[in-house]
Amino acid sequence: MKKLALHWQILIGMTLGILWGMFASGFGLVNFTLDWVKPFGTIFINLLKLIAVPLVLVSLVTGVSSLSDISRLSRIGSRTIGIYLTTTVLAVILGLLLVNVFEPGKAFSAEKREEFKEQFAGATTEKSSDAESVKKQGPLQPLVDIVPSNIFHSMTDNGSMLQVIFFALLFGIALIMIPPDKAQPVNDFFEGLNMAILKVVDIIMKTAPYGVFALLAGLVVEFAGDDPGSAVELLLVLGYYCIVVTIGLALMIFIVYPLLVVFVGKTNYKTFLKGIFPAQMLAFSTSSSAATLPVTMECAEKNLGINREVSSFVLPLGATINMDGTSLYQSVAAVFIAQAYGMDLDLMTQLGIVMTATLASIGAAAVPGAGTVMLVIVLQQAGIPVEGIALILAPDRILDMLRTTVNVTGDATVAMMIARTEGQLHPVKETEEV
Ligand code: DAS
Repeated sequence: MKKLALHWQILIGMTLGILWGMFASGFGLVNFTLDWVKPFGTIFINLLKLIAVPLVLVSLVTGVSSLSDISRLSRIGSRTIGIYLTTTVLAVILGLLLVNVFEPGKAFSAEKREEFKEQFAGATTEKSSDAESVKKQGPLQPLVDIVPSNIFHSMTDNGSMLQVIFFALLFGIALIMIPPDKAQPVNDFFEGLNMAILKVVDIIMKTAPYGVFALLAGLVVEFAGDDPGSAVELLLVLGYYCIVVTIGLALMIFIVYPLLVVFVGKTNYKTFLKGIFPAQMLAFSTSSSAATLPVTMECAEKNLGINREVSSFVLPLGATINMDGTSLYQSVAAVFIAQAYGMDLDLMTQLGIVMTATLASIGAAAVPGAGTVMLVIVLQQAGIPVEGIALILAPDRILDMLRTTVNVTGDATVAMMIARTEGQLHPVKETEEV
C-alpha cells in the first residue's frame, strides 16, 4: 500500500489526539494523559527546536556564501523586510476593522463587565513586569538586541534567532569576501553540514504524526479539564471573540496571500497551499514558527521549488520578524478587552495600536504564547487595562495554533514572491516532495 504523505499522517495524528483528549477528559483519564501521553509531544517539540538553530545557521551561511555578489543580498534583504512590514501592517488594520465591526467585547452582559473589574484586578502582574522591562529599554533596544555579544548564548533556548541570523549573514558575507581558494574548504564543510542537518530534519519528521497526537491530546485535556461544562456565558462570548479572530486569519489565508502568490508569485494558489500544507499542519500542532521552520524550509525548497539562496534567508527572517497572524490577533484582542471594560477607543488610539501591534509582533519570539506576552505592550500603549489579558487566556493556545499557521503561510508567501521576482525557482521533483 502506498505510504500516506506526511501531511495526511500529521492530520490523522492531530485528529486522533483531539479525540483522545475529549475521551480522556470525559472518562477521568486527564492525569493519565498529562503524565503518559503529553510528554511525547514535548519531546517532539524539543527535537524540532534542537534542529531549528543549527539549520538556520548552516543553511543561511551556505545560502549567503553562494550568492554571486553582495549587491544581490542587500536587494533581497531590503525587499524582503519591506514586504514583511507591509503584510504585517495590513493584518493589523484588518484586525481592527473586524473587531470594530463585530464588537465581540460588547457581547458580555453589563454585570459580567462589572465582574471583570474586580475579578481580574490582580491577575497577570508578571506579564506587566515583562512589559515594564521591555519599556524601560528605550526605542533603539530592538536594534541593539539584533547584535549578539556571544553567538553560543544566542543559540541557546533563551537566546535569539535574530542574533543567529545576524551572525550567519555576517559570516556568509565574509566568505564571499575572502579569496575563493581559502573559502572553498569552508563552503564544502558547511555544504556537508547542511545536508546532514536536513537528513536529521527528515528523521525527526517521521515522528511527527505521533508527536502531534500527544501534543493535541495534552492540549484538549488541559483546556477542558474534567469539568467541561463550566462558565457558559464566558465560553459563548470567548467563542464569538475567537470567531472574529478566525475570520481575520482566514481572510489572510484565503484573500490576502492568494492575491500575492498569484499576481506576484505567478503561482497557482492551490499548488502553493498543497506545497506548504505540511508546514501549516506542523505550525498548527506546535504553535511555534521556530519549531516549524525546518519543515517550512523543506517545503519551500522541495515542494515549491524555491532555491535555497532565497529560502535560507527569507524564511528564518520571516519566522523571527514576520508574524501577520500574531499582529492581527493582537489588534483584535486589545480592542476586545477594551470593549469588555466598556472603553471606546478613539481613532488616534487605534492608529497607535497599528504601530505597537506591528512592533510587538516583530519582537515576539517564534514560540508558543509569545504573541500574548507582547500583547501587554499593545495594551499599555493604548491605556487598556493589562489585567484584561486574563480574559483571553483560556482560548489563547487554540488561537496561537491558528495564528502561527498564518505566520508560517505569510513567510512562505513572501519567499515565493522573492523567489519569483529574483528568478530563484527550480523544477520540483515529484519524488522529493515532503
Ligand atoms: N506562537 C508564535 C509563533 O511561533 C506566534 C504567537 O505567539 O503569536 O509564530
